[in-house]
Amino acid sequence: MYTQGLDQQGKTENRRDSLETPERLEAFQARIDAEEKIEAKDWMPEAYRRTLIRQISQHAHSEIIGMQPEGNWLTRAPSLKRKAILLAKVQDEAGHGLYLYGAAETLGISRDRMVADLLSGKAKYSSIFNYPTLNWADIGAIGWLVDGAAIMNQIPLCRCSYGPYARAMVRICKEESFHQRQGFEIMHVMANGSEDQKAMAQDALNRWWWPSLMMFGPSDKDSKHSAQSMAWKIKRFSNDELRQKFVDVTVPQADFLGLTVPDPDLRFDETSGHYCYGEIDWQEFHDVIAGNGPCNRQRMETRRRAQDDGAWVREAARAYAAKHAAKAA
Ligand code: BYC
Repeated sequence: MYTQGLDQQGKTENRRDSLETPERLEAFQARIDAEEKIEAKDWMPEAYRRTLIRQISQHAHSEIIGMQPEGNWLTRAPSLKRKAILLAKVQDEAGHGLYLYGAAETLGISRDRMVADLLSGKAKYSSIFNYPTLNWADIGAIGWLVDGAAIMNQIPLCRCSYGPYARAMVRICKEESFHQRQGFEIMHVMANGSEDQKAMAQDALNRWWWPSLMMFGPSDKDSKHSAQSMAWKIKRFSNDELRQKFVDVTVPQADFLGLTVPDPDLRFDETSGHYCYGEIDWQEFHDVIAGNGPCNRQRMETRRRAQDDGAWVREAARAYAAKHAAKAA
């Protein structure tokens, strides 16, 4: 039985039956190897629990912060239909954030703690949401490339060893597929529109291509968590494997759109059956995740303001719950 828990400061309360004996660790790994799902109340090593909290909470933060660049275009969508579709997509992202916070809470961390870690800068969110959305084609590029990259990364997470995360991912992936299709359709319309529209689509691809490749994380040789996360079947593929799959699927889509991927080194390698692509600017990636991307400050300020503005809602919900509890008593 899993009986470790976190208090509000995030400290672990160790109890006697949570000791990580070699027998327990071996039995745990055997369950993983046998493709059994680990559930919230099962015993698990502390490092497994912490890895999941880190990944799932950062994933949740990404969904919530990810609403900002697209939300920026809700009031300026080019038609009522486009506005309704974008509104639905942004609301889906909020839903994803909430399922994911819920999945992380099953590991014994409170939502308040996770949000506090985001606002203090301790917890990361995806680098991609620190880039600006300058014109309507960016909304197409986000759906096509960013949601496309997200699907590539997240489909394997439906088979993650931790049950609550895996189950949340099933629904999220269904919705992400719709998001990807709507983005591709925007790009298709623009790429087949006027010269100006096609130029906007190309400009959006130029700006979003490399940041989309960075979404998959550092190259395998620099990925500090991958080996352990793969042994625990939290991750099923390495960062570079997923990045390669994304490139292989997406380059033909760019060709179909009549757009050019902004990589002079891109070429199809007949022998391996894969596209070879140029060197990623890892300095840019590290700058962005260190808080120095084009929009990091703006994203955090907006998130902080939303948290402050929502304080009265949380207070009212607490008062309502207390009133009902008192009545029930
Ligand atoms: N951005 O050892 P590594 C969406 C960090 S939301 C920032 O490879 P790991 C959407 C990493 O956290 C999409 N940080 O780590 C929403 C670690 O730092 P810490 C979000 C990154 O965890 C709205 C360090 O670098 N998707 O789809 O094994 C609208 C070393 O990395 C990034 C997820 O969150 C990055 N790109 O692998 C539209 C998916 N990459 O934590 C769309 C779930 C790496 O030690 N997450 N870092 O301080 C994952 O699959 C994995 O966490 C990652 C990284 C592949 C991202």
